[in-house]
Amino acid sequence: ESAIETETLDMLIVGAGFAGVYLLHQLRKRGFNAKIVEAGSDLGGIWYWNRYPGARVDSQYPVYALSIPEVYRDWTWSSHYPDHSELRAYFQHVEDRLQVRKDCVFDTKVTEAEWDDTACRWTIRCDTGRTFQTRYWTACTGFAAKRYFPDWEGLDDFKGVIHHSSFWPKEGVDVKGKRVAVIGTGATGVQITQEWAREIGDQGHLKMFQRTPNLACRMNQVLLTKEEQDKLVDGLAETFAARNNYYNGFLYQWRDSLTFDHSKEERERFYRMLWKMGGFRFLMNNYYDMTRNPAANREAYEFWRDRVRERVHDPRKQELLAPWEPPHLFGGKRLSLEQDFYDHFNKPNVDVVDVRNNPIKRFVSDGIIQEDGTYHKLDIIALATGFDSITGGLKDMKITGVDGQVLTDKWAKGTWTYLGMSTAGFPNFFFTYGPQAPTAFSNGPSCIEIQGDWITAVLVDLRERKVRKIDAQRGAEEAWRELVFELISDTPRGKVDSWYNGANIPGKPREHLNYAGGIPRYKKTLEDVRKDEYRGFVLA
Ligand code: NA7
Repeated sequence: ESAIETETLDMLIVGAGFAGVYLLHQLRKRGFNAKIVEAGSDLGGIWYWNRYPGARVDSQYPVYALSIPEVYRDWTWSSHYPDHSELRAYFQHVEDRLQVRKDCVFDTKVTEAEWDDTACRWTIRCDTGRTFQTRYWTACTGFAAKRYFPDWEGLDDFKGVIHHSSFWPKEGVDVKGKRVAVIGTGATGVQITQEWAREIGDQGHLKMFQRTPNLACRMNQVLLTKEEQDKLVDGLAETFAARNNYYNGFLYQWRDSLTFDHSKEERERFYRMLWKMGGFRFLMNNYYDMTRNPAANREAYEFWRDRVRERVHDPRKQELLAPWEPPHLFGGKRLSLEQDFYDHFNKPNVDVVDVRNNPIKRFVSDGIIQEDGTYHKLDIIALATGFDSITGGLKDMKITGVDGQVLTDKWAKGTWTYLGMSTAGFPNFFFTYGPQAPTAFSNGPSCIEIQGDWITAVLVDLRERKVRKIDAQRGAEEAWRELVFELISDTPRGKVDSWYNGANIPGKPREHLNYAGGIPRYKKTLEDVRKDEYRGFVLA
């Protein structure tokens, strides 16, 4: 080897977000020699990177947290939906309780991983030159590790301030009195717009460049006190366990009746109740046929549309933000939770620009020009254009498996995984919160804890049985891919173009990237596979 020392591990974990920290903790407790390699300078994963204005959790308290007692027993949240700075403080608390950092290598990106079939281990190389030998490795890189923005003409000519949401400067950006633009209306674009619309003050101007309206729902933010939470702390273990009984890993259940079984009045009352409670309830507590029956879906859309139209007064803005005809099936794309997002558009200096019918043509030194020549003078631009989601982070590494096969080649035309955590020909390699797992259809911590527990149990099993290699079978991953496609086929998320199916990235294979069977079924399947002598895997 080179002058740089090679370290030997049982497990190398890539990424120090929820998944990586949880897995490290579980493995250390069982005596494995594990380490995290992390590109950022601290713990937090996406919460380390996503410091853009208004970045906030959309999962309602208390489910968006680790179920580790040492962590939750003496931590208090400020509200139902905490913001990014609070999440970073949370990770500092995690550090105080679990001492994770001593097993992390920060400011280091894994660039290559290579399998040695004789030695049954991986060589992992980093951009700093550091190298590891490890029996197993897990990419806890999540779904949003690779940012995306279109390569618009003249992007480099823009002389103002421009940042992608996931790469926001730590010191922030002062927008008071400035001409600012937000490009993109996903969960991120909505949050930035809502925040900047306040921060620009009366003298500034904000333009939100919209291709597709976000069907954002009312957040209903609730502030919390320490006393309230102290009372609940003894029940938290049960609450965390209960996440596994719900489809999304939130504590929300579909209503057990059909939309049109109710009279118009009853339905209206029910919708209003969900709306008032806020959060994802209007999506996840709704009539269970809302996702399957187009007429039921339209009914929900119209209720949503009318609530937004009540708040936005200008007819042009109204039609752009909440079109009379639905832009797509309700719930087909990830919606955002908003507080006063829509109200800001009643200000004369906050506007929405339609880039669906009149796309961005080019950037110039002091602004943006649309297809029809309309010129927008700008000082500051936020790119809320999303990510090469779910597979992008994995494909960013050169991963070489059995017989020299490279993962990007294997997945060039589509993604094949078994259980959404492994892929044939790449033994002893796992990934969490990635393709063909509940990932984007679930509350993050719910999903990654199930996966982390499973990987930990597998390592313990294999250690006991003196197995050195575990690899998925081709047939098993073919069947898993088919199941993933089948489960989603009849739902809005299966029908609407979005980052859920690769449609947001030009040239990316169109395929269903999330497992829509729900958390309980996913968890049971993982357990069954272990009980059933590792059906679908080859052990050696
Ligand atoms: P998203 O949800 O992928 O949103 C990206 C947005 O950028 C979306 O509104 C896109 O419009 C827009 N976009 C992309 N390319 C263009 C071009 N060329 N012109 C105009 N607009 C464009 O990313 P987010 O960061 O908001 O959210 C990612 C997830 O992170 C989120 O769902 C949470 O789970 C956390 P489109 O809708 O495709 O028309």
